[in-house]
Amino acid sequence: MFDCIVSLITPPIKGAVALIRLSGDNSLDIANSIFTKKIEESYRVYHGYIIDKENDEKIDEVLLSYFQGPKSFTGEDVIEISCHGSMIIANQIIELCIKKGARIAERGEFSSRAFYNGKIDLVQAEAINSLINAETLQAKKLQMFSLEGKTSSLIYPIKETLADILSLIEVNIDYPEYEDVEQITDEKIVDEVDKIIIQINTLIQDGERSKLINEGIKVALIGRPNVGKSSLLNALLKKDKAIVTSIPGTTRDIVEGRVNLNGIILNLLDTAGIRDSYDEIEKIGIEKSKNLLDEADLIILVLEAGILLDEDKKLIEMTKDKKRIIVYNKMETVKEKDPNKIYISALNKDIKALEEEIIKLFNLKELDELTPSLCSSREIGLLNKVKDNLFEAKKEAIEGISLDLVSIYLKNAYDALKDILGEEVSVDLEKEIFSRFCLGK
Ligand SMILES: Nc1nc2c(ncn2[C@@H]2O[C@H](COP(=O)(O)OP(=O)(O)OP(=O)(O)O)[C@@H](O)[C@H]2O)c(=O)[nH]1
Ligand SMILES: [Mg+2]
Repeated sequence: MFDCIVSLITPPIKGAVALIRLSGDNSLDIANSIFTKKIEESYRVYHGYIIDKENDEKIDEVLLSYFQGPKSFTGEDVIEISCHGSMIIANQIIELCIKKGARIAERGEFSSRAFYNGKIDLVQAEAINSLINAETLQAKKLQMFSLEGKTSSLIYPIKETLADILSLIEVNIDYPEYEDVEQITDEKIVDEVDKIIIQINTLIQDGERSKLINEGIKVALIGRPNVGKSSLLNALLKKDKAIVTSIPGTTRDIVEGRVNLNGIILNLLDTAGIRDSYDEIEKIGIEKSKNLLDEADLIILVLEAGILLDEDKKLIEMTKDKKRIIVYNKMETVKEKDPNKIYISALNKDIKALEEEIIKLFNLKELDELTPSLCSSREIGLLNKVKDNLFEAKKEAIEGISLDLVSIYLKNAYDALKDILGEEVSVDLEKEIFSRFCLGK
């Protein structure tokens, strides 16, 4: 039994048309109590007026659609009202619905009902939100795969195989004396688990890449003062966003910019040049730059062509374990160039070599060959949990430990796969996921 929820599902701004959705058990009754015509037939669009019968007031001329559950987005009876796109009208209609017994929908509540009513799994539910927030065609394409159910389909066969192994172990433990039961050996378990690990590894690798497509790459421009970090930011953005001067220590706070490179969003962060400073403000900026070293997906370490100071050497050492590209700026100031190094001139906007290196490093050339993949942090985290438990199960099997223990790890892996799809998902997790949705979804 679901109460009736109502919300504006188009943006809360003036436009040609606004759309209001009602969903729940008595949405049809509520709609009938505020509409000039009798709504009976499902999957039909009605033309008429929303009226406040008590005050005998015509509120707006609208188109109203009725989707009878379970064949609706939420799986419940759904009414959608297209009214004129004035927020005064939309609010009047919503208030009228509330007066008749509906309540305002919470963030993501329509999608969460679709999930609870079995219309979509959790991968699909997350995809709805990511689809709306997609900023590139590639990100949008990935989410469409998930929305269609193609991404979830990658999980089902793996889950089935695990269920087969688990049930075979169970039978072997419970009925060891039965001759017609297939005998499971440690070798067979190791063999099967290895095959699944390969599949999970591929899913994780694809997922990491898709996550970048979805969320963009966080790129920190790091270097000592005056090497040209802010000039590089401006060149990458193709506009003068950050202040550039010949005075070392110009940039104090972090300056952000976004640019689309081959279909991936680079979230660029220009930082304060790192050096030993006694200036209070500069010191805070330098601290921020250092903190970014851990957070960034990529560090572009900017050096000056032909000059290598101790400060540069320290930064080369500090970033050596990170994903990084070292670029030599101010290339027009040197005659001889090392063919193994990447030279740019931020001043002359000649940064092609760097862009190509980023494309190479993240494999952005092959973005056209996108395939369905799990890509949220939640999903990738759970895939890693599956992998860890499979490795444990394999270890136990190799060591010939009892089947009971092996099956505990396999069961953990199986449960993590179920968590990805949201089968028997905990209420807290569900709340956390849907709270990220925009209102009306
Ligand atoms: N010749 C030459 N000068 C450059 C180049 N890129 C930047 N500069 C100059 O170097 C100076 C410093 O540039 P910025 O971009 O402010 O350097 P920064 O690394 O951001 O410096 P801080 O903010 O102080 O850390 C300016 O005078 C720029 O014009 C380049 O490719 N060639
Ligand atoms: Mg700067």
